[in-house]
Amino acid sequence: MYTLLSGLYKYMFQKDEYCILILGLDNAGKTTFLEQSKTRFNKNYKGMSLSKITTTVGLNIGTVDVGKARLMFWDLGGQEELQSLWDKYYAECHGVIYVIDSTDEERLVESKQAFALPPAHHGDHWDLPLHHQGLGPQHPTWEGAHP
Ligand SMILES: Nc1nc2c(ncn2[C@@H]2O[C@H](COP(=O)(O)OP(=O)(O)OP(=O)(O)O)[C@@H](O)[C@H]2O)c(=O)[nH]1
Ligand SMILES: [Mg+2]
Repeated sequence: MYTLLSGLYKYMFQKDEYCILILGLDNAGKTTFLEQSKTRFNKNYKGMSLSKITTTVGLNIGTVDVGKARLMFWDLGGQEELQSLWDKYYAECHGVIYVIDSTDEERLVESKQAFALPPAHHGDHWDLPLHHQGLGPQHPTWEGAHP
């Protein structure tokens, strides 16, 4: 009986958890995106003032519930010396959001090079779902950003 009830409880209330990495250059807007997502999807979350967000050294973790899924966002620091840590998290995650500041054209090439880091470390291609909005691998500006 306990097993039946516990199974029913889990079916009703337990959420499937997914880990999503948020990557991109420093100053691209990763932490701002995470804060905005938490404010938008978590009813009782009182978002921090966006002007108080400072550069990430290490990792911010944020959780967002969407329907029956619980998304654990890992927002990593984008500074050059921190980019070598990305692939450690890449192996553990289910998806990646790569954030690009499309107004910062001077750093597009740098962003494209950084985008190539994790597969280069793994000798592999990106094999995870990638979400890109606006500027992305299919966009002519990104295509033209030859390293
Ligand atoms: N105008 C504008 N400013 C933004 C937007 N997103 C982020 N910013 C600003 O860009 C700056 C950097 O944002 P962060 O969210 O800290 O960038 P980050 O990618 O987390 O940077 P690191 O933690 O250093 O890797 C902050 O001053 C933000 O207020 C946006 O969509 N529009
Ligand atoms: Mg940050």
